[in-house]
Amino acid sequence: MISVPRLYPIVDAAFFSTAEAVAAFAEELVAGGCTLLQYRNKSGNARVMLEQAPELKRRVGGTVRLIMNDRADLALVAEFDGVHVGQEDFSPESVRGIIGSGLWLGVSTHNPEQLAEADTSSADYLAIGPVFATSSKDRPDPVVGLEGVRRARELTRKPLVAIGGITRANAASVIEAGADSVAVISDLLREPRKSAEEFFRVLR
Ligand code: TZP
Ligand code: MG
Repeated sequence: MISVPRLYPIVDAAFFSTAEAVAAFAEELVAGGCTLLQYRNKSGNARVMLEQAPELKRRVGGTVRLIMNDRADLALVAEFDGVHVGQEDFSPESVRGIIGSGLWLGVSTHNPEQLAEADTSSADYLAIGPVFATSSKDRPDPVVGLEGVRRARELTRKPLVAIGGITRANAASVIEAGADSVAVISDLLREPRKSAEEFFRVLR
């Protein structure tokens, strides 16, 4: 069983204009104590992804585990450490077939049925959300609330990552509800190093 750190930052390319800016942001997160990062780029532009992802690998790949959102192929090309897929991506078993047993595989779920199904897959960790309202995702699923996190905790023994609207102010309640880790986009953007340090302080 893998161990997922309390804070799981998502570096979302939508908020950065260059590979340099993406990597510099990731370096600040690492300085703040982060050891696991997801690279998320919903633009679908594989060329841009293949500029940004290798730059991340070069700059922080020695110290953090890098997870590619959606794309198993790009994870392999950029030599990332894992892949994270949702309900509309390749199935967990297809991705496992592509990446093999050595890389981490995460699966997003949005209700108890999806979570129970993903629990039977070879996913290394499961995500549940959105816990709270979020503006970082297009067409988000309905909010599951802390009750959704509690329910998810009852349904799996895999590491559970909560996502959606999680901030330094509400993160402790999410961990108390049973999550092992919180995945965050917005509340890290403004001051990544300081915010990460504060997350780790409240999540100890
Ligand atoms: N999946 C569910 S909510 C979400 C994703 C990718 C966005 C989380 O971003 P934020 O800004 O931390 O709410
Ligand atoms: Mg996806």
